[in-house]
Amino acid sequence: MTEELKSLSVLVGICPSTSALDECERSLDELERLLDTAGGIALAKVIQVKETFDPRTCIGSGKVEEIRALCENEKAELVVFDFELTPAQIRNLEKDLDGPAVIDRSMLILDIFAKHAVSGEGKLQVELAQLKYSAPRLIGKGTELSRQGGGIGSRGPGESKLETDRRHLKERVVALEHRLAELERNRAVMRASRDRSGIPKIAVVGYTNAGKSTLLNTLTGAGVLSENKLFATLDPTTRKMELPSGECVLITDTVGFIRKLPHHLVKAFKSTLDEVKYADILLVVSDASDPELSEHLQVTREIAEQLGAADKPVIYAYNKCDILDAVPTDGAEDSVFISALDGFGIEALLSLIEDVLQRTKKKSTLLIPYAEQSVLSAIYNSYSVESVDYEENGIRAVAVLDSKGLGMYGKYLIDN
Ligand SMILES: Nc1nc2c(ncn2[C@@H]2O[C@H](COP(=O)(O)OP(=O)(O)OP(=O)(O)O)[C@@H](O)[C@H]2O)c(=O)[nH]1
Ligand SMILES: [Mg+2]
Repeated sequence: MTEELKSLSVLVGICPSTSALDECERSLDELERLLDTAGGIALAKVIQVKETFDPRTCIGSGKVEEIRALCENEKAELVVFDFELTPAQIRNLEKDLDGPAVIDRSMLILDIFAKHAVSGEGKLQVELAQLKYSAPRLIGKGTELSRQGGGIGSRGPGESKLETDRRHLKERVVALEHRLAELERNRAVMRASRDRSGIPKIAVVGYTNAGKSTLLNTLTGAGVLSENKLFATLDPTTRKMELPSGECVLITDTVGFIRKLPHHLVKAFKSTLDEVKYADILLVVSDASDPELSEHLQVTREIAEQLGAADKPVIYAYNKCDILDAVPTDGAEDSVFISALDGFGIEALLSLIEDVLQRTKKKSTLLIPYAEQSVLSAIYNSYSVESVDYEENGIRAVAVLDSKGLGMYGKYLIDN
């Protein structure tokens, strides 16, 4: 595909009070990076400080007129709003702005997802999310209009254009949901077989561009694409890794998180993000050189919570220490300072993973009925068994179980 001409764009943010101005500006800077990744250029950023919300256009009519004039002067083709717009608000804004296409932050993110999806499942998930979110916002624009703004916001996964024909929409949504449910079942079967192997699972999570894929490559030589772009990774990659102790773990790289990621978008990527939900340990990677580090960690915590992974043991890896002026010498508990790029701190990270894994294990006594001897061999396969006694009412076994084993064999536990 030949490189498209960069779409000239205006970015618009809204903030409730002057005290929130800083946060709003940083969010707009991030929107500019998203736009750059999608193939656009920000000509100007406009912020409206406003306590009240105009339901018709969100921003006030004076601001709309200001943006219209700006677009006319600068020949902007696209206006990107840094907050969620309803289909009606998009229509009203396009009418008032009289020329440029209007999209919101989520449509822009979905556009990037569409460009970066590689696997079949990833593409289906993006298409479904677009049909549910972007399509209703694009309906009625016609094919001519979808070329407006360089097509940003209306690109489908791969090379195809997002279908916005109302008649076909419903059928396609049903077909996609059906196909994705099938793939999710396959994934569950695969996960169950991995679980039987008893190998602990680590999910690498964190803000987009933190260095998750680079870390996976450093740890396992996985050859995952890492790029100085937002949302370079969309599909999860799992690799087996041997710890210095000889124990093996499965480590999965996942899609990055970002602020203002609507709940329904998180849900759209449920099947791939389930890797996070079913992990034994979360490895939170963050860019320690980013001035917004704490905000990024907060967003990561919130999304992990949404994914049902709030109560998992967490390891914090503060990355990109090679570009810090000074590397802090003492961090919080279960945290480590690393550079995924030059390998600094990787040994410390591996031994921390071993420590945390060790902590999830517990010496447990089980009483297994003779009729269920296969349970004992399953435990033998995955865990270290310290003793076995054949008693009158069953087999008494002492084994070191992790949290998963405790869940699986909980009903055989006897307290002592
Ligand atoms: N200086 C420095 N740069 C790094 C380090 N780790 C990663 N990077 C750079 O940061 C950028 C993003 O790295 P990725 O590994 O793609 O980040 P990611 O977290 O996988 O990002 P997404 O998949 O987009 O969510 C790339 O340009 C990397 O080269 C590091 O330790 N030091
Ligand atoms: Mg990545």
